[in-house]
Amino acid sequence: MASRICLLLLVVFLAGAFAGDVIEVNKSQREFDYFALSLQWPGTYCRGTRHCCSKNACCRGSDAPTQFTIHGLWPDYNDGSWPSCCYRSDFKEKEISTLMDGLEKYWPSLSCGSPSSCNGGKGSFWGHEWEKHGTCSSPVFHDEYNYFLTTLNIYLKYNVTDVLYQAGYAASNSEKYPLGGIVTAIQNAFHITPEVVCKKGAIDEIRICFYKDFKPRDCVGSKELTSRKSCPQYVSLPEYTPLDGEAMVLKMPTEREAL
Ligand code: U2P
Repeated sequence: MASRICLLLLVVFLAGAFAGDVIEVNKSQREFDYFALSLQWPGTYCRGTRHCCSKNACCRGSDAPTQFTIHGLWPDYNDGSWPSCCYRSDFKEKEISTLMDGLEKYWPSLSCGSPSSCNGGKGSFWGHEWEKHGTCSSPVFHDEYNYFLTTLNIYLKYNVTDVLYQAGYAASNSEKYPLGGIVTAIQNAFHITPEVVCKKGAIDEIRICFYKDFKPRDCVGSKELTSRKSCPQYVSLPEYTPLDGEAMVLKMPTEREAL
């Protein structure tokens, strides 16, 4: 009888220790304040593509993305900083296997690189986003599936590419658009001020922000807009011209090189 009680206590103790491990490994990082949905513009990002590999959506030729794609859903603090790698949860692609079509289309990697994972290794773009940011989204999300599913859903609900297009801001290699006009178009559509990040005068990312219940709110970085931190007054929204067939073949590394 005594040994049974001991065994029971051991099971209860181990269960408690395990649960604590999963959710609270890094207690030093306090709960986040809001979410930033960071969207990247392939026309700008893919201009830097020098070689191709199968996982890089810039290399899809005429199927390369022509809309903003997801960079990540980031838990942020109101002071402009953010938590990262909040607990150990190694990315498992099979947990999101049913979301693959949407992820490949709307949340593709735009590079051949392997970003770092929280435990010091290298992994996929999705693994990097889950481990670095997803693990800090508690108590809203506790698992990969809900984190990726919800991100896809809010991305589809708040269609920034469409809002800009309807306001006359279409991808172009010759036009420059007023930054203020782009911001106003998003303000009019979603009633919040986004954060805009530029690279060499071109829109690189647009971030729209949300309370924990996914009602839109201003991003903290949006206040810096008036100081034009990274964007000039007139910005471009470049079209991406895919590498031509010959260049793609020449630059495509062999499977062995890609590994
Ligand atoms: O902006 C450069 C990189 O910093 C990380 N970042 C930025 C803003 C923010 O609110 N949260 C955040 O994490 C991003 O790092 P990544 O997810 O790409 O590793 C961003 O690319």
